[in-house]
Amino acid sequence: MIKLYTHPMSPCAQKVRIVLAEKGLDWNAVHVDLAQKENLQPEYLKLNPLGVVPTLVHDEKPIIESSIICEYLDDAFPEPRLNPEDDYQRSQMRFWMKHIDVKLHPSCGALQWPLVMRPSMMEKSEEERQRLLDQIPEKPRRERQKRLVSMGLEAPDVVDSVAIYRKTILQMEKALQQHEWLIGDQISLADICMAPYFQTIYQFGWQGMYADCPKVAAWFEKCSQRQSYQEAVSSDFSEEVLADLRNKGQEAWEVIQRHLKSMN
Ligand SMILES: N[C@@H](CCC(=O)N[C@@H](CS)C(=O)NCC(=O)O)C(=O)O
Repeated sequence: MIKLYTHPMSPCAQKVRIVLAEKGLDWNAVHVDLAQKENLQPEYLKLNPLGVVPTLVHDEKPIIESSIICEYLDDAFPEPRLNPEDDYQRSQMRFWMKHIDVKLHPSCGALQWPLVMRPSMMEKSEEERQRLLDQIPEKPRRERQKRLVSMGLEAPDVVDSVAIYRKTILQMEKALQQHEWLIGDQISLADICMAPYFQTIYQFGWQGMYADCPKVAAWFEKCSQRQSYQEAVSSDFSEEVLADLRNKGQEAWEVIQRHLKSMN
């Protein structure tokens, strides 16, 4: 009944998987190999014209855009409820979700792509690489991926992305000084949609990004200890995968730190 086109390291697919786990739903995974650009195959583009994961198919109807999928699941399967009853708090939940979609998500991509996707793209011939990248449907995304593939962490997108991460962390620290979760004392989609972006920090060992933000550190600890997170996210990161990501992250930390310092 529920099928999810997904990739283990995609934060926007991770948030949907956490919602599915919170609600105890049965679902089938279809793995989309992003490094090989399976997301741009004509069959997949029929489901998701933007050529990205995740795509949820429920009762044979496709739903795209991770935040919309999360809200859809919360409406279609209301228990346990993951949005607050209070209208103002619900508006704040959507504010965080929008911030994540518009700002944090592209920033996460700019930090992940050079380390995770670029190596397999660089193994291809120049011609094949350009052919694949030219198929990306939206121009800004296409141009950005080309920069990230050709320049890696030296791409100009990276410095802005580190700044967006850092500003988000400071905003979160303030919010978490007021309440236990991002918008109140109950977990909501705001937390669930945010947590995977901290998996990226964790997997690369970049917790130094929030070394001065104890509330953020405690919040991520709490998110990642939930059974839903363990099932939906942590279980995809074997010791071997984590060790490889930590190595990549360690090599890149100097650049990240340089960008963090340039903000002060
Ligand atoms: N706004 C979309 C973003 C989806 C997105 O960017 N997905 C990434 C993985 S996290 C992807 O499929 N990238 C493949 C590509 O750009 O080639 C959503 O929230 O669903």
